[in-house]
Amino acid sequence: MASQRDTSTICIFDVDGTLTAPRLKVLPDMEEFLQKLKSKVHVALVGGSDLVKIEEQMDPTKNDTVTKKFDYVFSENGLVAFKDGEKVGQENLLNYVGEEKLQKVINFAMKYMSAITLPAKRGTFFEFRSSMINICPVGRSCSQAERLQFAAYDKEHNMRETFRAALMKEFPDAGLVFAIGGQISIDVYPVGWDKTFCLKFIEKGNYKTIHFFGDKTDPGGNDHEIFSDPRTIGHKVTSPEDTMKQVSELFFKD
Ligand code: M1P
Repeated sequence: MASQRDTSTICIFDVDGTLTAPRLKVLPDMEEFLQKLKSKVHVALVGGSDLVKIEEQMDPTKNDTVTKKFDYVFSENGLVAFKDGEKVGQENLLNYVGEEKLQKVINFAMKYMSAITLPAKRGTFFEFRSSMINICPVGRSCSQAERLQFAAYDKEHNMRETFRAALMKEFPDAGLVFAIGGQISIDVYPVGWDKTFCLKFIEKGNYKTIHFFGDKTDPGGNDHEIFSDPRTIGHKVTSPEDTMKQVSELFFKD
């Protein structure tokens, strides 16, 4: 007889660097693994990216919508939220913060980025999403090779950390967070609109145990707040392979 799902436990997974390589598609063994886990406990995704990117990465065969494949899917840190395929929440950055303040940040970032030379600069330096602005010094339209080139440059020169520090210094009281989420960009959103935002939907499920798995768990990374939140048991992972290993130790040990 098939064992019943433990509905008092939920595993929440970051996407980039945790379930997939940054901005790349999920591999078939991970897809299978997550569905196997879903037969044991509830499973949720929380990404900093918008839904279009999470769809591209987590439903590469486009057989189903990603929001139906998991119990919850939270894009933009949970500011756009789905439960069992239905949208249950959406916030609006522009209404919340206002044009004036956002323009000041955009203008400062444009000026800062215009003064630096990088290995490559392409297009789409700002992506204005429902609940955050993504600032990308190399430009989001870069190729995969240019993405990796920027990531290596950033590792060596700490470009994004320095940029982030300059943003924090310029806007200390703006009520905004400047977070390093992925490989090539910085996310800007209001204080409290980090990944802990998704927990307000999870709490309605009355779970006894909430596991969170993410790779950017250090201070300044976009998994830090939810990883260290007292409501979750945080697990730091180093790659999708490490995620499978750590989850297997917890749920598939016998
Ligand atoms: O999911 C993590 C991040 O993924 C992308 O980051 P990057 O393009 O820098 O690798 C972005 O969508 C970013 O907003 C998001 O936090």
